[in-house]
Amino acid sequence: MPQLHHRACHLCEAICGIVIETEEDRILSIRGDKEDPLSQGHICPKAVALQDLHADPDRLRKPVKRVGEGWEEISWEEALALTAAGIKRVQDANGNNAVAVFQGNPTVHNHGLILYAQYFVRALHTKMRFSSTSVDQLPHQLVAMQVFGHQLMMPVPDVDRSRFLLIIGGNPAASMGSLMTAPGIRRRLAAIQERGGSVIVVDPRRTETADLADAHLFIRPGTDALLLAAMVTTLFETDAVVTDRLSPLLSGVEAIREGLASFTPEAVAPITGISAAQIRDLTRQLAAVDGGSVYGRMGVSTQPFGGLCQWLITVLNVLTGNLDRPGGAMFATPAVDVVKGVGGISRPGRYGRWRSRVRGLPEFDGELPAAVLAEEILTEGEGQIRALVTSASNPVLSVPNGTQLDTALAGLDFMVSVDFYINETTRHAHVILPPTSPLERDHYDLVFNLLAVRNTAKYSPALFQPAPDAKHDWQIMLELEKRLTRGVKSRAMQTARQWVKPAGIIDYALRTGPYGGGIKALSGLSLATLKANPSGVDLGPLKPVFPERLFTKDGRIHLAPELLLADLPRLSARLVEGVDDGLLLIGRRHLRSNNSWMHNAERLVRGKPRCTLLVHPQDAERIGLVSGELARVRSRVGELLAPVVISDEVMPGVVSLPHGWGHGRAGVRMSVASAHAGVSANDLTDELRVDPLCGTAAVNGVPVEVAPA
Ligand SMILES: Nc1nc2c(c(=O)[nH]1)N[C@H]1C(S)=C(S)[C@@H](COP(=O)(O)OP(=O)(O)OC[C@H]3O[C@@H](n4cnc5c(=O)[nH]c(N)nc54)[C@H](O)[C@@H]3O)O[C@H]1N2
Ligand SMILES: Nc1nc2c(c(=O)[nH]1)N[C@H]1C(S)=C(S)[C@@H](COP(=O)(O)OP(=O)(O)OC[C@H]3O[C@@H](n4cnc5c(=O)[nH]c(N)nc54)[C@H](O)[C@@H]3O)O[C@H]1N2
Ligand code: SF4
Ligand SMILES: [Mo]
Repeated sequence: MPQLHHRACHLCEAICGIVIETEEDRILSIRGDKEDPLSQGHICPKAVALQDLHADPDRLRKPVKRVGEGWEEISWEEALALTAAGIKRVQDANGNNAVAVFQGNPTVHNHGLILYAQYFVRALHTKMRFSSTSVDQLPHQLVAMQVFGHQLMMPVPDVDRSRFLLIIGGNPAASMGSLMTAPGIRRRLAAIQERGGSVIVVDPRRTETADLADAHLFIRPGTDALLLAAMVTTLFETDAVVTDRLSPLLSGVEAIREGLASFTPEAVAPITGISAAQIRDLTRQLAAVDGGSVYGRMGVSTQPFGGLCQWLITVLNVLTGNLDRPGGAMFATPAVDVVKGVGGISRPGRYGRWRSRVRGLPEFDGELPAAVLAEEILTEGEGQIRALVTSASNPVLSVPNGTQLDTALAGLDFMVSVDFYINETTRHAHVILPPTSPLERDHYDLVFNLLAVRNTAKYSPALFQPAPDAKHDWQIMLELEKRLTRGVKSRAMQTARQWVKPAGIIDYALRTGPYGGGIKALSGLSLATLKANPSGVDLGPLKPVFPERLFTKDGRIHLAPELLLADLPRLSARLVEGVDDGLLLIGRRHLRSNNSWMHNAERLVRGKPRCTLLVHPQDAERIGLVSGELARVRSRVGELLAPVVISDEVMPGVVSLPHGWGHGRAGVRMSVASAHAGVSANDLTDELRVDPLCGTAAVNGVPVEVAPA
């Protein structure tokens, strides 16, 4: 008998509701769930590829250890013991900081892993912690911490009630939205237009989102902070600052006016490539609207002024009266309130308590920037990293100067990876610990309900029974933690966590959260309520949350933090620098590609190869490039060959190559068709290009030279 399972897709931030039809251990179909209150039936081709992931013969089902050039399957007992011994050996010989850990993106889509990995990481007692945060949303978190007192207080555009959306450096039509959980974003953007509003995109590429927008403006990569500063200046100049009900909560408005005064539209126009008249017009539209916002993502986060960009976006939303009001930039109130703290994962955030040994970049919330990982392994001396734990990550393809990291990993004394593939990174491990397949575990989205455009809650039970000797990520983390800790108190805590399981923590958090009725109550939200409503529970549109959810010590919005004001001279220096005529490399995401993996799912990647270099016709002609032929692309750190696609969808002076490809490295055990192997953009991105404020990798806007191959 076929069975229907309701689930939230965990492959991207949109958390779409899906219905999976199975018969015994086979998947018959995967469809969008029309009853899901958030996604209302939306689905994309990645969700359909979940079945390929589940059935994938490349996916490891048993732990393996490296033997010479090959791999040998071993028991969990042996694998866990080898791992603990490898870690302890390095700790004893070189100290705790010689063992580093790197946690990747799928962690945030896996509630068991988030909840349980933190204890394992703590048990390592290391300051050498890394994650994909610093090649992604770190500037958003830094600004949230500085302005609102908590790193997770990241506003999202209230798209469903908005009348104006300025999208800068994001391409939700392909990425399906990021730090804005809004499944079916195309429909939601169209609805803004239907209610008489407008969508404007600022991007060096005319993206899939730009094609849906009312207007698109090209901007020279890395100059957005100048544009945003000039927009703020224009608000003051035209007396358009409105702070409404937030006024009594605000501090720093005068400091902003003074600090930004020199960034006039006329001053920034020649550098950004957007005219002063266009800047004034854009500002006028934003100021005039009754409920709209500015939204910025990867393109304005992973660049040298990422911190300033995210700050100025928040400043614009506040000074136009659009923060924390319907239609503007709002905050979700999730059923599991990760901001208030769940199972210890929420900290307001700390910054700069220590710095990286080699380059002196600051920690954020206990983590160092991913851009320094390789040099911390390669540079000899006290504190050198000698062992690495990676989980749910593929940093060789995901962090800048992947070639350097590749070399560094090959020289480690010990490496273990928690992952189900032998990929570009894990091929260097001595032991690989593969977790269960996503469909063999339950799911509750801890992170993305916090960033959603509507409050909803949903619990997805596992579809398939795991094999008796399989382990979930959380169980692997718990087993490793046990082997690294001593003492009665830790033992008791570990036993408790083993017994309650992630679902038990979620149940407790639901009951004690904003919609719960208490620990023992029969009414209010609990795991039982969610199990009874498999498509999810609707908790209504976003609500204003200030002043209750302001976490600064004085309960105010710190609109002009010292740290960000102090970064403005660097932006002034950029004004003086002007522009040169070299080519700048930016990234690109495609609906049929998922970061650095799933490229072996033929159903997903089918079609023309997508790892291509986009070049503007003028540049192609000047350089002598021909569409379909290979170009040699060179940066300070490396070079590669990529097939050229000539297109005016990129602006002159800009070339675009997606990241996450480059599966041709020796020893990778994923059946990626050669047409889809591609090359790694991060063999060109430069680990020395960071936003010095927080160390976020500037993977966009990388200077490159391009020539016919
Ligand atoms: N040049 C450039 N570089 C970039 C970006 C860019 O735009 N341009 N984007 C950056 C961004 S935003 C991000 S988030 C990073 C992403 O980079 P990473 O953090 O490296 O994440 P993924 O590429 O998604 O890596 C996924 C790995 O996790 C494994 N995995 C998947 N699911 C699970 C699971 O449930 N458990 C475990 N244990 N493992 C799992 C997969 O097998 C794969 O090896 O890349 C960054 N790098
Ligand atoms: N299909 C698919 N979906 C995904 C992913 C995926 O790999 N595939 N990855 C997921 C992850 S981990 C993330 S973080 C999100 C990312 O979600 P998004 O940020 O929406 O995705 P990107 O495509 O990286 O969009 C970045 C945009 O910034 C532009 N850009 C580059 N440099 C600059 C600049 O200097 N200024 C401006 N204004 N724009 C610039 C690029 O042209 C691009 O259009 O997507 C998620 N969703
Ligand atoms: S948009 Fe994201 S969450 Fe929705 S089906 Fe596609 S991958 Fe899954
Ligand atoms: Mo990301």
